This record gives sequence, C-alpha cells and structure tokens, in this order.
Amino acid sequence: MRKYVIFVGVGGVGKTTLVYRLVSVRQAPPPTKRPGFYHAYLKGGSYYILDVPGQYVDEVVETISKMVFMYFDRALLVYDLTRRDTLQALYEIADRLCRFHKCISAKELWVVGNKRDLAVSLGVEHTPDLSTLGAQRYVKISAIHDPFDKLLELLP
Ligand SMILES: Nc1nc2c(ncn2[C@@H]2O[C@H](COP(=O)(O)OP(=O)(O)O)[C@@H](O)[C@H]2O)c(=O)[nH]1
Ligand SMILES: [Mg+2]
Repeated sequence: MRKYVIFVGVGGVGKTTLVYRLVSVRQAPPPTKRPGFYHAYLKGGSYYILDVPGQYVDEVVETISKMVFMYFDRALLVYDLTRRDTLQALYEIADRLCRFHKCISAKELWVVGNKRDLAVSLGVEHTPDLSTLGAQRYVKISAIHDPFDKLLELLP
C-alpha cells in the first residue's frame, strides 16, 4: 500500500517539525528552501510525504501550482492556532490555486491547527471555516509535544 500526503501552509507553522516527527528525523528543522520529499514505513504501509517550502502565500502557491499533476491521498493544511494570519493564508492559498491553477488534488483535505501547547498557554485560538476550505476534518495538535501515535492519526 502506497499513500501520498502533502503538507501545505506558510512558513513557521510547524510543517517540517511535524514531518520530522513522523519520519523520525531527530533534528531541529532548518527553514525549508526546497520541496522535501520523505518516505517512511508507517501503519503497515509505505508513505510518501511532501513538505512544501515557502515563507509566504505567493511562494507556496507557485510551488503547488507546478505540481498539479500529482494526486494525494490526503492534503494537510497546516496553520498556527495562535496566528490568524497563518489561517488567512490557507484561505488565500486554496482560493488562488483553485482560481488560477487547479485546486489541490487530494482524496481528503484536513485542516491542522498546530502549536496547541502555545495556544493553551496564551489563551488564543483561531478556528477554521472548513467549508470555505472544502475540508472534511479539523484536528488540533502540537507537533512538538504530542505523542507519536496522535500524530500518526494525521496520516490516511
Ligand atoms: N510551541 C510550539 N512550537 C512549535 C510547534 N511546532 C513547531 N514549532 C516551532 O515553530 C517553528 C517553525 O517550525 P517549522 O517546522 O520550521 O515550520 P515550517 O516553516 O512550517 O516548516 C520552530 O521554531 C518550531 O520549533 C509546536 O507544536 N509548539
Ligand atoms: Mg519547513
């Protein structure tokens, strides 16, 4: 069984931290300059995970628009629960891809609110509108603090 997963979101929301946890890279993630394609055997299957680079909406849209031929089993749209701008960026990315290129082709679209630990300590949390994003599910996590099994649930 082969599964393809893509992580989408602007820089700083924790995508690479999350991917590193999933594929057991024990390193602090450097800023992501080029697409990271990772492979891991998990949950009895073979997973290919794509970590989209880019600090801002423009760069993320540009990278994804060049991969329109790819089909994913699940797209994880990641934002920082404490930063509304990172959620707003997801709306913009989804909108621009659909209007000017092609919507992200994925069987399932999940929204991931990361840095739950920070959201709890700051008492700040922004909630996504799933229908605007055409997403089926919303999950809150902490890429740093959650147990591995909880993070595995993000994979199809
Ligand atoms: N407090 C907290 N910080 C996090 C969490 N996940 C990632 N970070 C931090 O957020 C910063 C950006 O993470 P990174 O994975 O490089 O984000 P990316 O640009 O989306 O790949 C790093 O300093 C991480 O340590 C989390 O769950 N909680
Ligand atoms: Mg990164």
